[in-house]
Amino acid sequence: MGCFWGAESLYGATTGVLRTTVGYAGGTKEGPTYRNLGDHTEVLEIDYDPNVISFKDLLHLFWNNHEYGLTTPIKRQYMSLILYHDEEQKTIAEQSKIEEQIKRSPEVITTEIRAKTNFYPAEDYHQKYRLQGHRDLCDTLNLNSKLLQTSYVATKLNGYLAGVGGFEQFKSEVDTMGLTPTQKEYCNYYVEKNEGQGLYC
Ligand code: MHO
Repeated sequence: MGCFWGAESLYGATTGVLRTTVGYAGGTKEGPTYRNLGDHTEVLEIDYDPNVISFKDLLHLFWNNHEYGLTTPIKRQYMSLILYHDEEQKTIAEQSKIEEQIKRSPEVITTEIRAKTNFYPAEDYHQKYRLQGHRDLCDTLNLNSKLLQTSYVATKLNGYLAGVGGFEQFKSEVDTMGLTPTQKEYCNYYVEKNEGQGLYC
């Protein structure tokens, strides 16, 4: 979809998404890093509750939020890529691509759909990138390497603080996050201020 920072905020604030991890996948190079990606792509791994949001809804967000659009050829690092985890996802993804292609015709969608292989989590400083921009808040959240990849609260805040999801939705869920009054006040201020700002930087 482009740079994975944007994708992580987009999905993080989406109701039904439980946690996200940015990483590298889709290629063959062993142990890729940001500076040495090889043939991998920046991707987002998403854990979600299928009783709350469907794979199809996740795909709807995918098709409509590409940093460079769907039809511009772009280097492998930022290419449009869906990595499915099972046959059911494969069928749904392929069908949704056909529908999307009809809408965009005569332009041709560059998206590739392939089976998920190795996923390599990205370096800590790429995880929850927009949340980590709030240094003082992060210091109080005690996010270690593991939590940067797995924390529900970090996933949500990384989306809301980037302006995704909106202030109303945030207020309806903030009390489930276990924030201190100071953390909550801080987040209220920035979530309201940043609502609707662009995803990609
Ligand atoms: N626009 C960003 C992209 C970083 S990303 C994780 C930059 O140039 O630093 O690919």
